[in-house]
Amino acid sequence: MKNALIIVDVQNDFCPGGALPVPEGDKIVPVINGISKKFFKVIATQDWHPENHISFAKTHNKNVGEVVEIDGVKQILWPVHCVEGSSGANFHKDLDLSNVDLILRKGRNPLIDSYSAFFENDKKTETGLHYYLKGLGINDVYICGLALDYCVYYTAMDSVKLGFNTYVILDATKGVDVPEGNIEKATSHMEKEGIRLIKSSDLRK
Ligand code: VGL
Ligand code: ZN
Repeated sequence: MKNALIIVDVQNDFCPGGALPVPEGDKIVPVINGISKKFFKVIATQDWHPENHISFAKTHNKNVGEVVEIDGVKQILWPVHCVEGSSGANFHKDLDLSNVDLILRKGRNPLIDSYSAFFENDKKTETGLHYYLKGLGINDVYICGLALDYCVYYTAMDSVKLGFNTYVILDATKGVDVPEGNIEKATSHMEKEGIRLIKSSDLRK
């Protein structure tokens, strides 16, 4: 069975000190570095937004955390983060990129957000990752990175829907828990959909 690791959004803005920090987001970096050699293909994603992105509270003159609805899609408003080419959008400096085969940027359309590495938030617009994995004959998809209850969650849900055996490596991900209880909700929903929640020590050497 061919496998792939998707490292989701391990970027400065999602780490402590960044614009949209995930508590202890940086703690997963050594865990990911320790496992990335074990996979047939490794994909690293970057949240990569234009300055006027629809997901930014500032774009709407609203407060962070407010929810707006755009074309029937609910959008939580975030602080300005991962602006294309900014230092906040860079990978965490200690993330080992030497085993990464493909870097995939998402969220580039100013008018739509993209939590999942497979589809934008309209659930229709493809990033192309499905075809990359399918074209390479990959069956097993392992997911880690930031944030557990957003981009990791949506990536895993699309992965299992697309028919991949899907695993989330719990000690290699951290969540924002916005709103409170969201991590618990995301993990129980993932389990219900058949996504396997594992530890990095469960992976074969
Ligand atoms: C993310 C919120 C906004 C994530 C990206 O990577 O989980 N969360 N943009
Ligand atoms: Zn974003």
